[in-house]
Amino acid sequence: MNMKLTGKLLGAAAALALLAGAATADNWRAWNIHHDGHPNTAAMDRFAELVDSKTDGEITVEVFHGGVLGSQPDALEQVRLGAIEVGNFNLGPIGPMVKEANLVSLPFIFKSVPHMFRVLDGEAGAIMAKGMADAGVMPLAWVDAGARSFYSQKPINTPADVEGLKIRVMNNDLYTAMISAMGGNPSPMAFSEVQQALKTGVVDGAENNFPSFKNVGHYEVTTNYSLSEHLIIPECICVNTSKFEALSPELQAEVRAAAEEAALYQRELWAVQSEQARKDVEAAGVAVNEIADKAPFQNAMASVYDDYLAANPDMRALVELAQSTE
Ligand code: GTR
Repeated sequence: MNMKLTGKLLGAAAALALLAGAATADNWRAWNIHHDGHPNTAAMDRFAELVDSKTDGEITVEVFHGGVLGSQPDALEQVRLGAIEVGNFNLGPIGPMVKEANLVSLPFIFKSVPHMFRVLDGEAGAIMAKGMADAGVMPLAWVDAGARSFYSQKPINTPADVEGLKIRVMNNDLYTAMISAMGGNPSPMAFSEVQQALKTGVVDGAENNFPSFKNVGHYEVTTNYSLSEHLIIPECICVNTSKFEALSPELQAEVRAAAEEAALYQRELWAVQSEQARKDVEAAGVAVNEIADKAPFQNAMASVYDDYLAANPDMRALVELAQSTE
């Protein structure tokens, strides 16, 4: 066989091998609610790149940004069913489907973001992760979502300032209870509808962290952001459990490592960009109000805890585990 023919045959064999590889590649879709300019968008893109490189293209991830694959509760359902493989989810909307995940939706349960991560990295986090995986949404890594505070056309310095206000919340009974406990009117609504609702006065206010407040333009239609920091809710890079468990141990380790690296990257971006988002909204004219004493807000949540624990006595141990974590 002459050299030319050998070369051709080898080339054909290589092309066939490539084709075979491509045919068996697992192509995943990932849901992300955020747009360009948000740390999680960059982190999810990084996750896709890392999965591709670590698995040598055996798994590819296409990330759909801006919530185009559906609202968060819908996307969660789709990941549970395996119609979408991956998502960057906030644990708030996971609470109604996974009891253990609701721990993080109790207002003021964490002392700070580092405290929240210590709880997640300990036994409580393992219990939550198991509950989520059993429900079909397995967390591969936790990401930072800072603290959520209230915003509206007037400053909110005390719980009494919430009285009579219609406040948008995410889908979770704990948040409606939280607003009701302060005498406000809770309005659960999809994230994509909030800007318009604020603009037209359908709601008087909402609550979120600085990057989300900025990224989807809520700051353009709001004058006051008041640092209540009433909720510190983590987020996950989550995968459909069966899909993940069907992978070889090697691929599982590679995908998990990709999520962990992407999450570390997200936390670095978060630290810088949430500071920047605060500066940007202030520069755009939003007044950011410090709340010197948060105790009245915390005290107003007593009935939320009492009612929740009366209805969910099996959550008491997990709540105490989080509260006793240093
Ligand atoms: C954001 C969070 C989103 C979504 C949104 C909301 O901070 O990253 O996943 O939960 O808040 O308020 O709906």
